[in-house]
Amino acid sequence: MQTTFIMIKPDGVQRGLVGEIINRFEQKGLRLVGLKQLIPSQELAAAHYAVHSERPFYQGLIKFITSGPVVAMAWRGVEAISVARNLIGPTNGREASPGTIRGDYAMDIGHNIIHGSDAEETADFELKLWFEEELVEWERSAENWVYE
Ligand code: D4T
Repeated sequence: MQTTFIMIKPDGVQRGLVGEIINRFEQKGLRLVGLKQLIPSQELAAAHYAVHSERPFYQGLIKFITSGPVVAMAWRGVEAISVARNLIGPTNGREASPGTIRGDYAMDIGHNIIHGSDAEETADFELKLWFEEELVEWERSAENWVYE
């Protein structure tokens, strides 16, 4: 089992895609173990995107992520990190395949609706950063039908 950090970015919230996106993760068979809406502080956004701090798009990215509410989530399942990345699709919405979240809803690299952790180390770092110890431990009874 892995737990991955997923964030619906301000464009996804403003465009009314929160319910649709949660639906996709839920119906896939992943288990929701953390959920909150917040307007990220400069400090939180800078910590989350520290790896990109030298990139030319960094200032714009921080401005965008702090511009309004995001929905932060933690989803758990077998290989949840790659499963979520596949549901999300590649960074550039114009290149993402239909059927993926970005393929269906995004037309841009910057305004690309959603973030998902890309590896176990980043998932651990991001979950700690956004949720500290707030995750909810529970068993999803449907999992007996999701997994053999
Ligand atoms: P995130 O991290 O948001 O899930 O996106 P990706 O994993 O798909 O993409 P990334 O880390 O390469 O980029 C992080 C974040 O920066 C924005 N971005 C990226 C941008 O505004 N301009 C760019 O040229 C790139 C490469 C989009 C996602």
